[in-house]
Amino acid sequence: MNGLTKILNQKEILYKLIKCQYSSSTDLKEVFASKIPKAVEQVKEFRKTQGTKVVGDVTVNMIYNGMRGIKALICETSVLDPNEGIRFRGYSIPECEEKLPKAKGATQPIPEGIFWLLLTGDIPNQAQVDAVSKEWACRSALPDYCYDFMEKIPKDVHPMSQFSAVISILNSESTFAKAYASGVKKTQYWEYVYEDSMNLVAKLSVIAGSIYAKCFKNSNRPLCDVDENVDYSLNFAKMMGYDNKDFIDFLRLYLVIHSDHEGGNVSAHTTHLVGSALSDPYLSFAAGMNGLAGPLHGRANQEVLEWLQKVQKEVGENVTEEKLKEFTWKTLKSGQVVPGYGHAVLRKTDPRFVCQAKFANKYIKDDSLVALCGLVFKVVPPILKELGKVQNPWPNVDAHSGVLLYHYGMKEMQFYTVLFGVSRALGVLPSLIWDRAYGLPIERPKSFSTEALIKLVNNPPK
Ligand code: HAX
Repeated sequence: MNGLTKILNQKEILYKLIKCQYSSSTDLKEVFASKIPKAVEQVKEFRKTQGTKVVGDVTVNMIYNGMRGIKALICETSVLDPNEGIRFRGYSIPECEEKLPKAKGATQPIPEGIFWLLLTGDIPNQAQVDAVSKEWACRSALPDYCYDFMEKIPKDVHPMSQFSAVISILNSESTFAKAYASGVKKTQYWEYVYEDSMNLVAKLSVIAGSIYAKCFKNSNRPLCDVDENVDYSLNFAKMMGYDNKDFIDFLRLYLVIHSDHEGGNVSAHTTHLVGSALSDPYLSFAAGMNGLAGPLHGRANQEVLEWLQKVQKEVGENVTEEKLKEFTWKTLKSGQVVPGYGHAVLRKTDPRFVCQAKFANKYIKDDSLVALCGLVFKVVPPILKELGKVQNPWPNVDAHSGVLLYHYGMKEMQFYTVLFGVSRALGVLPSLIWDRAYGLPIERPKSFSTEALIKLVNNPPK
């Protein structure tokens, strides 16, 4: 790329940013701002009158067992029930599918709507989500240094590492970091975190699209420009070179259901924790993405596809129940987990699995991997139960997503967690905005050495 094009691109970005600042298409910020005083007052009053009330015990086992069940976080956006699964601001997945607005001609709700719902608690109307689509498109331009940086990262670096690295360097665009440095008041922090979050969500699909294009399509730019007149998912799909209508609808659903899972999961908790140090939203979210990249969390979607392919390679295309049982036991006996099964909180089949299975049922016929996914659902839970130690033998969200993406031609499974990451922003960034609206302090729980904990238990304070 020559110097002139570079300057033009930077000018174009500046123009787009100015246009957004002065002619914002959405009133989301105002709607959110109107919710803050009441919520802040409620917390103030609650803490004043009930602040010393005890809400639960912490046992030694909880401390050694990943803090399971310790009531220690505020998360306004969603609640995870062990048996029912996720509710986004009180709405179940089927309710969200029914109530959230859709794009023209689409069958699934669009992620613009879940972002609105998670931030404000309100189901948006069509005009409101359309305005968010426009706003995100208008904020989506990536500075040239991001493309230059991406070009230099070797193609075989894992897409999640590339994703997190680009998000981290984008923090030089942070309006929050600049405002903080210039001494803005604490009560105004949320406004800058909101601006950064809107910019970040807008740019994530372009970052992800660019990584996909670079790693798998031999192009250093996304495969098309963002169109201000269509929704986020349609733009995202096209940037990766997909125009199949069902794929785009599945992407919409995917982005909605992976968005949020209460505050304690690794990616949400990490984003919140790092944000509590007043690291800007780019750095906080990049940290969350490094957590999502772990095989026990978001990378499980990649591992599931790899595992299914190993099954097919070893057993052949026609996998019988018996052969699948044998393969599952072999996996477990080798000390590995069955990816896509189990959960730290859920104790029933994940409703995000169920809704993807429903989608597959409706739109996909005769696909050997989708059929295998169904057979695994039949075979694996009884085996995990038999193992005796697994708290939840049922499938989680990652057990299904990969076979659908693969069906629609996205065969590059190393990329699957990046899609999850784009979606996770829609949940954890609204939470981060609320954190700053509440003025939550830096997070700093107490830790103990084992020796000190033994002493504490043996000689509890009187
Ligand atoms: N296969 C084999 N063993 C499993 C298992 C599985 N799918 N799920 C749990 N176990 C084992 C655990 O490894 C643990 O064994 P050890 O005591 O020997 O260490 C034992 O059963 C008890 O674990 P648990 O209490 O049931 O589960 P945890 O809360 O500790 O862990 C995990 C929850 C999701 C990490 C776990 O079920 C797992 O490893 N599943 C497979 C990986 C996976 O699908 N992760 C994605 C989860 C959803 C998500 O976050 N998506 O992003």
